[in-house]
Amino acid sequence: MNYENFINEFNKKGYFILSGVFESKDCEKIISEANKIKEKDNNYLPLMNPHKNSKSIMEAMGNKTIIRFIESYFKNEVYGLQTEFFFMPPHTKGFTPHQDNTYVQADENSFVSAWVALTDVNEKNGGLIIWPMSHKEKKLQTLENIEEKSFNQDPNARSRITILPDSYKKITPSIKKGDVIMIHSWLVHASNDNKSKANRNALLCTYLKKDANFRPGNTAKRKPFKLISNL
Ligand SMILES: O=C(O)CCC(=O)C(=O)O
Repeated sequence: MNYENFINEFNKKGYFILSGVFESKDCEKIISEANKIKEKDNNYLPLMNPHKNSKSIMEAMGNKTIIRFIESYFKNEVYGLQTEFFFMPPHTKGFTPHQDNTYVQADENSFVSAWVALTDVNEKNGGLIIWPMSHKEKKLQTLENIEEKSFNQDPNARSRITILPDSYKKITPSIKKGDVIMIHSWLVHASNDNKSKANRNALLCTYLKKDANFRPGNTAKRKPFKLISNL
């Protein structure tokens, strides 16, 4: 694989789709481990940092294709920062537009997210919404989003809305189970509501460049950790 070309495209558009990174059986294993970690049968709130309780999720985070991509981007060693697993059952509302680095406040080009589709995803079942090239704006303003509490969703998923210039047009890539969307730290993205009849499972993994500055956060208590390499 020519990672140099991938990174050029990533720097231009603010995202890059790595196809077929995980096999179907790997996705099933991650979903089954997440179901074991979940506390109650009817609680489908996303799981924070499931890699701490699951070897398969920790190994997925160190996937060689993802790590090679990020090493080519950082030109340095890659550390893990956080993971989040989404069950997203039918009727779950999606995330409002946001930039991941609003919260993490990492140095430029030192933080990146990998969003792993564990089912086929599209506009109807909660696929990611992306505003290509919006990462070039760097930090954008946000507004409070006042609405009724949504169910089965991260409590911060809909609390604010990032305001971006009208010139950016949104897209929802339809991707396959096992594909991964690499997301620039300043790319504005959101997700569609799940209007299908099945869960939309996904795993978000975030990564930090060695020795980069970032905000640990009082609640998130982010702490970079060494990845289990399967290179
Ligand atoms: O999985 C989703 O619905 C969106 C997740 C996301 O955008 C995020 O955690 O930054």
